[in-house]
Amino acid sequence: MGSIKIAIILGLIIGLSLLVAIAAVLVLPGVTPAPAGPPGARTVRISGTEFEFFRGQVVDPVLRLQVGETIRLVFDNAGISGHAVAVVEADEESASLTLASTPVFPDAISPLVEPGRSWTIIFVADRAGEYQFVCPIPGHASLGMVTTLLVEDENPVAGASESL
Ligand SMILES: [Cu+2]
Repeated sequence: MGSIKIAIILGLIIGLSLLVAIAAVLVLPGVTPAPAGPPGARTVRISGTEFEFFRGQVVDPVLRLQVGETIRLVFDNAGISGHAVAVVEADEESASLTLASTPVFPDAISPLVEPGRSWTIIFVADRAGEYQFVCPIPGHASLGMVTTLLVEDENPVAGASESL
């Protein structure tokens, strides 16, 4: 009988320890799995297929940012082949784009994202202007994976943010 009681007490202790550990993981800051980005970063979610970008149901949406804004752009590859995202100069030739292209803003380019996977790029839109938001994989922008990214230096008119 004594060993059964000990076994029950040990079982309860182990069970409670597990519950405490799980609660700690759920409650403690800094252990959430998704990269949250710096404070104040705005999250924008874009998906891509062969060969379009989508924001929700909007095809090739114009992305409107404010100068100085930190953007946490989550790219979901909803296609059947690898894709990527990058912000490049408006006059950059589609034919010259590669995964090694230089983005307009530091870190505004992703590596190859496999089908069904997501990748988050975080960058500061520190220069006003009109840029291209592209898939830099050779040929993909020419096939349609390109849209416009505007960085505006004043408050957008009411409703303009709907297009982001
Ligand atoms: Cu692509």
